[in-house]
Amino acid sequence: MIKLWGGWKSAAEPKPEAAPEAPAPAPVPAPVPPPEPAPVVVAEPPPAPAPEAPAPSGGWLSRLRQGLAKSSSKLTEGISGIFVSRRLDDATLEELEDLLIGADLGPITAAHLTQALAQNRFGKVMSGDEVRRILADDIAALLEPVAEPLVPDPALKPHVVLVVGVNGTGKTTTIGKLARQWRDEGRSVMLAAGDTFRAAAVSQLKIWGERTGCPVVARETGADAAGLAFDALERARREGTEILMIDTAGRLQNKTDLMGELQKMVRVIRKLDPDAPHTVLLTLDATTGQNAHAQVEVFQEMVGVTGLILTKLDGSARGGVLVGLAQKYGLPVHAIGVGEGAGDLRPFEPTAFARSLMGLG
Ligand SMILES: Nc1nc2c(ncn2[C@@H]2O[C@H](COP(=O)(O)OP(=O)(O)OP(=O)(O)O)[C@@H](O)[C@H]2O)c(=O)[nH]1
Ligand SMILES: [Mg+2]
Repeated sequence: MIKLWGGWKSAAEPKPEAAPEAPAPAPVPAPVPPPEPAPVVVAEPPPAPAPEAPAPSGGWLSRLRQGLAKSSSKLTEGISGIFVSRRLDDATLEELEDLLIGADLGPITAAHLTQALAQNRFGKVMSGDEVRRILADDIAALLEPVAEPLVPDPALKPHVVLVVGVNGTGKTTTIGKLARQWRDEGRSVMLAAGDTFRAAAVSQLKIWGERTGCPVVARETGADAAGLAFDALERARREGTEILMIDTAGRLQNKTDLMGELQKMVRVIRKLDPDAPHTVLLTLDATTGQNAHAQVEVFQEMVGVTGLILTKLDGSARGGVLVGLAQKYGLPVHAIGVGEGAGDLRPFEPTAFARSLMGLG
């Protein structure tokens, strides 16, 4: 069985989301106590203020480069080590192939790239820089066909986007970022808090809703997620909303439960729109490396995936996996996440990505 979560039951609770905003100031105590003891009221906490997280320093490209620094410096040093006054022969090609596999590109892609490099160059002396430039070009060419922005279809009201992925991969944050992007483009967006499994998940989405000016359809913790998705779609239709994004749980008691829930959500919303969801977006955490393959396969089987967003490429990313994913599945890569803020979703640019991976400026 493919392990995605390190075991369902034993898996630790997902780490709490880093609060994307400053903690709310402590309430100022009333200076004079009320004359009568006030009745005990369990009040809803006031809605969390939603100021923007301060933009991390550096542009997105420098954050991408930093995120990929671990992979790129390994590759740069490794390639320079292999190609010090050595010819491109079977031994150097084998070493290079191993290095690429070690950088998460996967055996098929590593073999493809080394074979392409060897063509017309076998037996020649090559410098490390030259090899990196050629590999960056070849990687960019592999990635080019999958780079495809997610453009909502204006003919659909709403375009339904179901966001799925393992817990902690960035589903909710990515929804917030996409909401910001589409709101900035003047589109109307509604969010549905389909992760009814955890109370914190609902409040996290509500904060993103406030921050981006999008209504959020939510129910109490433990409510039926499919029913909520149905309600949200009905409301979005009624209000003529252009895009409905549905958040989902990343983990339930076990994989069968999650599959059952996701499939039920799809079944139920199809009662209203047989073509929905129009987009099934899978978020993948770039720091997890090869496990991303298993995640793609499992979510494909569960619910069908139409596109990917790779998150946390600003972190200690193992971005090489994206190259292998592109070659193996050919799924569109819609965007990349390079930070926790609303503006930290970037179009996926194959050349910038490939050059960053190869440590080229
Ligand atoms: N550095 C960085 N952090 C990110 C990025 N995307 C998400 N995160 C952080 O990763 C953590 C998990 O993100 P969530 O959006 O809560 O992930 P999720 O998939 O909704 O998780 P569950 O609801 O538990 O299934 C949060 O602390 C986010 O701020 C990114 O592109 N870069
Ligand atoms: Mg979430």
